[in-house]
Amino acid sequence: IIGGYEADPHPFHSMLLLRYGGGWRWAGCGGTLISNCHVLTAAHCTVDPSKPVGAVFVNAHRPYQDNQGLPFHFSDVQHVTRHAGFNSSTNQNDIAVIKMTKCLNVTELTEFPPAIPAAPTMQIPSQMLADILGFGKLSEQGSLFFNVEALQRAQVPVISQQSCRQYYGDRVKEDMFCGGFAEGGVDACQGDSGSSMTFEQEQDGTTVILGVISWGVGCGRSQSPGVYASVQYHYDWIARQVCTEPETGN
Ligand code: 4AZ
Repeated sequence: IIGGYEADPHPFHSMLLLRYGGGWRWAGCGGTLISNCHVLTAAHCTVDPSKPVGAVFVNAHRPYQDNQGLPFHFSDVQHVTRHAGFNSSTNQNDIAVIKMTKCLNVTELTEFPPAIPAAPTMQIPSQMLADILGFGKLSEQGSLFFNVEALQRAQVPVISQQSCRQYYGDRVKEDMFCGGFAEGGVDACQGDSGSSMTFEQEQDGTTVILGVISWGVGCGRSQSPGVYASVQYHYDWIARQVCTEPETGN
């Protein structure tokens, strides 16, 4: 995350996805808890056969420092369902759902409440400020290794798909939208992919997921906002992944 700050210890449903062989110092991608058994991430986080998604760390905050004493949930990966329409050259359908081997129990669910995918009917005011979270690079030139000790958080305005085409033309497909300031400065970056853009609902404090961090040109550059896979667009697909499997728990 560029232009952010250390997230305050609070269950932001963020996590590291461990990649086998890389160890914990390799913050490969993020993800978001969407049920007691499922994590939403980016499809492009799941395609490299040399870096299979190995494990999930729920409520990661400072994962390399005993998570600062904060509670967490750790699980191996039972199954990864990548969107069949994922296109690695256009980044279309850049979403995937991970089924955890060890699901959260009822107590853990109250500790780490899953985030709620934004329904297609939800009206998102243009320019609404939303949260982005992640363990990725702190600057475009920065290193992915060893540098990001703590979960970072930042706020960016939502940019509609239509108005984002002023920056990227038809590279912004129908399942994408953007986030950022025209002048840049606040953005997601490499290593943040798979983590989400969310906002907190005033009525009940629940966290709604709007987008999955997907791509962009550089990080934090002017006229180059971050691009997100739209959770509203993919709502039915996501719901199907969560519902089609029996949730057997632990
Ligand atoms: C990446 O490489 C990436 N500035 C993710 C987000 C952005 C750029 C790159 C957005 O995964």
